[in-house]
Amino acid sequence: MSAACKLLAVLVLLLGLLASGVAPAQALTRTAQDPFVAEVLRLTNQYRAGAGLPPVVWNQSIANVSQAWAEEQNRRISKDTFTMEDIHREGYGSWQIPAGWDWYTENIGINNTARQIVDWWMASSVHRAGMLNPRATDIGVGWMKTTHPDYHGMYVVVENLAGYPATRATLPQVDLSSFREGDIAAVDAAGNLFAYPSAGGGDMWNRIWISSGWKDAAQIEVADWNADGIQDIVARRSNGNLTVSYGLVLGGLAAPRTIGFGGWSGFDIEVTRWMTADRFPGIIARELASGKAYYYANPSGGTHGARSYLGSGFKNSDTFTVDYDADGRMDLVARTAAGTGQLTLYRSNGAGAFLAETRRIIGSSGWNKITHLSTLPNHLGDGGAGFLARDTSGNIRYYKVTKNKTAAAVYIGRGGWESLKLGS
Ligand SMILES: [Ca+2]
Ligand SMILES: [Ca+2]
Repeated sequence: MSAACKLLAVLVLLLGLLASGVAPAQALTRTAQDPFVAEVLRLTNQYRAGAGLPPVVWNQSIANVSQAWAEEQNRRISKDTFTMEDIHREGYGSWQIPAGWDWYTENIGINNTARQIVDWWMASSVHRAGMLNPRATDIGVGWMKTTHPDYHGMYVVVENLAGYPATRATLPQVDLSSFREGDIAAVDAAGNLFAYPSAGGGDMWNRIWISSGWKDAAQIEVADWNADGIQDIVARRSNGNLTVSYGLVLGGLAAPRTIGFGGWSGFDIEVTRWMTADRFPGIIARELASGKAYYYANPSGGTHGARSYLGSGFKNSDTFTVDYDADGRMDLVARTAAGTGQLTLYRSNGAGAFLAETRRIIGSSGWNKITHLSTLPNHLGDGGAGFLARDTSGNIRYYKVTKNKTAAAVYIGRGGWESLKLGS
C-alpha cells in the first residue's frame, strides 16, 4: 500500500446512472450513537454552521447504505484488491438510498480519526463542496477499521449526503442575513452583532441578529475586504489583533480570521479604498498617541500588507473617508476641536497622498457633540456618498454628500444608540 493511498477520499458528482449496481451484503448497523459516527456528524454540522448552513440530519436508511459500502471497501483492502478507480460503486449508492432526493453525493476517506477524515474532506474542494452544499439535508455514515497491516488500523469511512425536500421543510431556513453597503453594524454590551438594514433615509428601527462573541471588538467596520461583492466585517480586537469575518453567499459571517497580528490597540482604523487603483480596500490607521496617519494596503483580500505614511496632526481627532469633491479620489475628513468642533477636509490625489493645499472647513461648528463618525456609502441605495454620525443624545444621523456639499442631517435613529458600538 503506497503512502499516497493512506489519505484518500473521492467524490464524484452524479451525472448519470449507466448500469445497475449490486449492493454488497451488510453485516453491521451503525447508528448516530456510535461514537465515531457521532464525531463525524458533529464535525460536519459544525463546519456547516460555520458556513451559515443548517445542519444535516441523521438518516438510518442512508447510513445502512454507507455502511455496506465501507464494508465492501474494507473487504477489498483485506484481499489487496482495493483500487482508487472503482472506490465508488456504480451510482455511488444513489440507487440504494430512499427515493425522493433532489441532490446527492458520496465522500470516502481512509484515516486515523474522525477529525482527520472530516478535515481532509474540508481541505479538498470537491469534498468540501459536498459537505457544505446548501441542498444537503440528510446524512449517513458508515465505517470499518481495517486489519490490513499496511493500514495500521485506520478507519475506512463512507459518508453519503442527500437532499430531500421533505426534510428541508423541517430545517431552519438558510440564513439570508448579511450586511449590505449602506447598512449599519452594531455590537451591544453583551457582544451581539446586529445588522441594521438601510431604511433608505428613514428610521432604522429594524435589526437582524448576526452572531455573538463580539465583546472584545474595540472597533468594527463594514467593508468588502475580499472584493467578492459581499460585505464583510473588519474588527479591531481588544488584544490588538485585526480580524475579518467574511460575509457568506447565503448570509451570515464566516468565523473571524486574523489579518493583523498585535499592536493595533493604539490605532483607530477605517477601511476604505484609499488609492483609486486599489483592488481591495485597505486601512487608514491613526496612531492615537502620535496623531500620525498611515495607510495599510490590502494586497490580496486577506492579511494586510505594508503601510505608507500619510500625514500627522490627527491627535484627539476623529476621521472618516468620503470622496467629498466627487473627483473619483477618496478624501479624508477630520473632526478637530477648534471652536465647538469642526470638520476639515483632506483631499487626496488618488495615489495615496494628501493634496498640498489649504484645508477647507466643511463643518464649522457643533461637531464636538458627535460621538461617532464613519463613512456610510450608498445608504439611500443610489450609490451616493454620505456619512454616519451619532450625537450625545444617542441619536444617529445620516449626512448625504454630493459634490462639495453636505446635506442637512437626517435622523435615521432616535435615542438609545449610545450603548452600541457602531460601524459602517
Ligand atoms: Ca467580502
Ligand atoms: Ca476626492
